[in-house]
Amino acid sequence: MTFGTFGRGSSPQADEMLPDGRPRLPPGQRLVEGWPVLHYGGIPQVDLADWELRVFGLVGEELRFDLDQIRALPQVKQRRDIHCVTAWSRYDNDWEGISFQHLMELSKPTPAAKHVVFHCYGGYTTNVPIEELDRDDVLLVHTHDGEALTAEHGAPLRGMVPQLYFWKSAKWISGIEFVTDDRPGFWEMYGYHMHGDPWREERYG
Ligand SMILES: Nc1nc2c(c(=O)[nH]1)N[C@H]1C(S)=C(S)[C@@H](COP(=O)(O)O)O[C@H]1N2
Ligand SMILES: [Mo]
Repeated sequence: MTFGTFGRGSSPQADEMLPDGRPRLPPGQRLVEGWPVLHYGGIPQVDLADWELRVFGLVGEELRFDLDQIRALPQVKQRRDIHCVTAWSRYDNDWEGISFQHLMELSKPTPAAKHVVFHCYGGYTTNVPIEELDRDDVLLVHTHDGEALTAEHGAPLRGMVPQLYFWKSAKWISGIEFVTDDRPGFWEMYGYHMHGDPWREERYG
């Protein structure tokens, strides 16, 4: 929805609303066209033959997947916006991968599981409440805008949690750990927010 602000100094996109009435662009964000690369440290080198994703912790079934097994799971697509805590947002990213809910159906987290720690090749971690992941648009993705993810953007597989700041979307994912108590990940230990909702500007604290 726009309100005829053309020529009055605010771009039409800035007025766009989500179906629930929130602005599409969260407070303090600005729109970019390209796709910035942001991470701490180097790009981890992983031999794809040795690559695996482990699902563990408070689960009924501990799981391990190699890349062929990931490809054999149902593949789903979602078009979603990115909101980075450093204030850039990128609209309409076409993601393809596997659904987090499907991984939960397979691994059966126990009732005690309340939070998830994403583990990555290279050592990065980030924490997300399980209720934020139990949505059909949370994916583990290998494809962006129709192209295989590049190494710098997290290949072969990264998290994609669109409703939270993008540091919660772990690149080079190696493990998903279900835990009871929330546990700060890499940036959270440096003061980033434990939850990270862009519309509440949960950047730090
Ligand atoms: N493994 C890993 N994942 C990570 C990071 C990182 O340093 N290491 N940085 C996070 C941050 S702060 C952001 S903004 C996004 C950036 O993703 P992009 O480089 O694909 O834009 O990745 C997130 N995932
Ligand atoms: Mo970030």
